[in-house]
Amino acid sequence: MSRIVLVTGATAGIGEATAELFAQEGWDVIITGRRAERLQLLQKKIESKYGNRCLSLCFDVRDQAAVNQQISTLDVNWRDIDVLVNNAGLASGRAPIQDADPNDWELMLDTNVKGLLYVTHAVTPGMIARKGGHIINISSIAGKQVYANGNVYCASKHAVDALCKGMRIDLLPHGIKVTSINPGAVDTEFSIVRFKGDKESAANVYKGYTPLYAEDIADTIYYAASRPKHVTINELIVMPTAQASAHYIVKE
Ligand code: NDP
Ligand code: 8X3
Repeated sequence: MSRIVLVTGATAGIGEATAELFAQEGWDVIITGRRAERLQLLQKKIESKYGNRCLSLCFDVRDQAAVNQQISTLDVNWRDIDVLVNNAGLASGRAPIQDADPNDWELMLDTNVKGLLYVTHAVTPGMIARKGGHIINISSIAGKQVYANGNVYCASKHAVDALCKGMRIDLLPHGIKVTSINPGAVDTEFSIVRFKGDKESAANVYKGYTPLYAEDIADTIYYAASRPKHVTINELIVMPTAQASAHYIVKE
């Protein structure tokens, strides 16, 4: 029987590439996000291109009732989730703390921290009952270092980093692996979202060097998920070769 992966935030970027890679490798895939049309397109693509089962669930990770409802009502063919990829997340704005919009803080903390917790809380009881599973959290270099004007986004990813460590301890007796993946700059829709649709500012983030692509992180996630049962990748920091840290990127 195929293994089942649930990927949050599969309508774009890293999540979409991850869903496709797992499907290509023969997994059954549950894809989630808020944009129903994109979910349907990806579901059709996975089913026709790879011949795998794919289930799309449209919900906002910030809505705990919706998260619980969608995950607790999964039917017997889908409820045995082997791997959860907590990928849904975003940055909103890039401003000094004194100038930032508190609505952006709410959005980032509610999505990146509380959303990740809600999905984890809904999925782990099944893993515990089956005495195994794997949670892969997409954190960031921003969860390891803080950069100018990154304040609350960095704080949200530092929280994810701490949660990975906490989950790893709490879920240890249940045989559940916990991995954190910490990418540097990945050219996705991330910066378009961060700069609220300003495509020029977003494009500048990736100009003058070769950034990572969504497929590079999908590949890393799949590597972590495909280790033998007795091997856990606790965490990985994955950077573009042109980037040494959150602060240093060599641009042409
Ligand atoms: P994208 O903007 O391309 O994709 C983000 C995904 O998250 C989308 O599928 C979006 O789906 C989903 N999402 C956002 N908010 C919600 C929500 N409230 N409920 C459900 N889904 C949501 O960005 P990336 O692929 O780059 O980002 C994926 C993860 O990687 C994020 O956690 C990000 O912080 C992290 N990351 C990104 C890096 C980068 O440089 N790009 C580097 C390091 C980490 P929808 O809008 O349909 O809901
Ligand atoms: C996204 C990468 O460096 O813009 O998490 O924070 S960075």
